[in-house]
Amino acid sequence: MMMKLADLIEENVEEIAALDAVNGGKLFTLCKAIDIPGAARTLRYYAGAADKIHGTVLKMSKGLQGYTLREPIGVVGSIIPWNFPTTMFFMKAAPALAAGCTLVVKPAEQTPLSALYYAHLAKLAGIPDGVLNVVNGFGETAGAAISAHMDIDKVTFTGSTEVGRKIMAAAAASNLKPVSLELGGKSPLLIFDDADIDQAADIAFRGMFYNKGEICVASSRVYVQEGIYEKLVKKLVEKAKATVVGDPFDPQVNQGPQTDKKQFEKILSYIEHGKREGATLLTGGKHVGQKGYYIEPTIFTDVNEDMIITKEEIFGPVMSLMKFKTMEEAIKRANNTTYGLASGIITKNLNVANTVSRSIRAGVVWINCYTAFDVDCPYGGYKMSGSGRDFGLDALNQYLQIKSVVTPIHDSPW
Ligand code: TXE
Repeated sequence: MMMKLADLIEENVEEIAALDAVNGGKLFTLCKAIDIPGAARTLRYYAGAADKIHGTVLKMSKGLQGYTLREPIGVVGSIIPWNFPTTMFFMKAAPALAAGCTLVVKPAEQTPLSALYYAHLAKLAGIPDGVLNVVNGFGETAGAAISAHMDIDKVTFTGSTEVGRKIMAAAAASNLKPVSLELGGKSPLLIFDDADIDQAADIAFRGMFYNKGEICVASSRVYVQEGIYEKLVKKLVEKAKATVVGDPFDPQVNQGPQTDKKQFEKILSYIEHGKREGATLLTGGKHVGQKGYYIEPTIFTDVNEDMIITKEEIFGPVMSLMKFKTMEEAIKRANNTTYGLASGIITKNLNVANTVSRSIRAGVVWINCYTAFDVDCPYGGYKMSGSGRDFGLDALNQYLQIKSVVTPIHDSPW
C-alpha cells in the first residue's frame, strides 16, 4: 500500500506541487522536481524496510533462552510545520507506517491542503480507514490535544523551540509518551582559504536562500577565512542582487513570498534589529513590491556571535557573514550557539575536513556541499535543536518498541 501511495503521488505531482505553492509560497518547479518525488522515494525506502524489522536472539546466562521482538509503538501523533509540508508529512508518516503504527497527522494551519490530498490518496492506495488520519487545526487546540492525549503513544514534532518545550511538558504531564523534536537552528558554514570561490559561493548561497530561507538547516552563519573573504563577499552580493523575487508559479523566479504575515514581520524586524546592533547591511533588507510577503535576499557583515541576528533563528532570507583566521577559531565560533542542527565545511584539505567534522556539535556536517539530504541519512539536532532523528533506519527505530521474550531451557532451575 505504501508503494501504491508512492505511485499515486507521482501520478499527481503537478496538482500536489500547486497545492504546496499556493499554500506556502514555495516555488512550484522545485516542489515538482524535489519535494513531491522525494515523498515517493521516502515511502518506497521505508516500505522496503517494513518486512525487515527483526529482533535479536539473546545470549543469556545458563538455563535461559531469549529473543527480542520489535513491535510498533502504537498510535503516533505527528505535528508538522509549514515550510516543507510534503517532505515533513512523509518524513514522519512513512517510517511510522512501516513500523506498523497508526498516525494522527496535524499539519500546520498555514499549509493544510497537500496533507488532505495525501489522506485522499491513502484511501485510493487501500490504506484502511483509521490508519493514516489527518486532523487540521491550530497548535494551541489540535496540536496541544495530541501532545496531552492519553491514547497517543508517541509524538513526533518539527517546529519552534518554544512549542517543542510545550509538547515535551504536555507529554510528561500526561502519559509520559516519548517525544522526538526537530527544532530549527543557526547553522554555521565554514569556508577555508583553499576553497574554489565560485563553488563556495554557490553552496553558501543555496544553503541560506533555498526555500526563501525558511529551512531549518539554513547556513545562516557563514564564516569565511580571511584570504578569500573579500572575493567571496563580492560573489555572494552579486548572487543576491541577481535573485528574482516574485510569483512562485513563474519559472523565472528564484524566490517566492514568505509563508505568512507573522513570518514576514518577524524577518523584517530582525533586519531592523541587525541595523540597530551595528551590523553592516551589504545588500537587501527591504520588502519587495507593494503587495505580498516578498523580502529581498539580505546579507549582513560586521557581525559577531553576541548579536541577536547571529544568535536567533530568523527563518528568512538573511545571511550573516563573518571572517576568521584559524581553524581553531572557526570551530570555537561555530560551536558558540545553543543550537546544533546542521553545519558545513568547504575545503580541499582532508585534515581540516576531518578535524572540523569531529569538532562541530551538530547533527550533520556537509563537506563541500550543503542541504544534501537523502532518506537514508539520519537527520536531527544536538543541543537545543532537538532530540531523535528523522530519515534513515534510525528514524524507523523510534516508532518501534523492544519486547524481550525469555523462557527457561527445558530442565533449567528457573
Ligand atoms: O512555529 P510553531 P511557527 C521556527 C522558525 C519560525 C518559528 C515560529 O524560527 O519562525 O519557529 O514558527 C503546532 N502544541 N520554525 O509559529 O508554532 C503548529 O500548529 C502543539 C522552525 O509557525 O512551532 C504547527 O503545526 N502544537 C521549523 C507546528 O506546531 C503546536 C519549522 C509548528 O508551529 C502548539 C517551523 C502547541 N501549543 C518553524 N503550538 C523547523 N524546525 O523546520 C503550535 N503548534
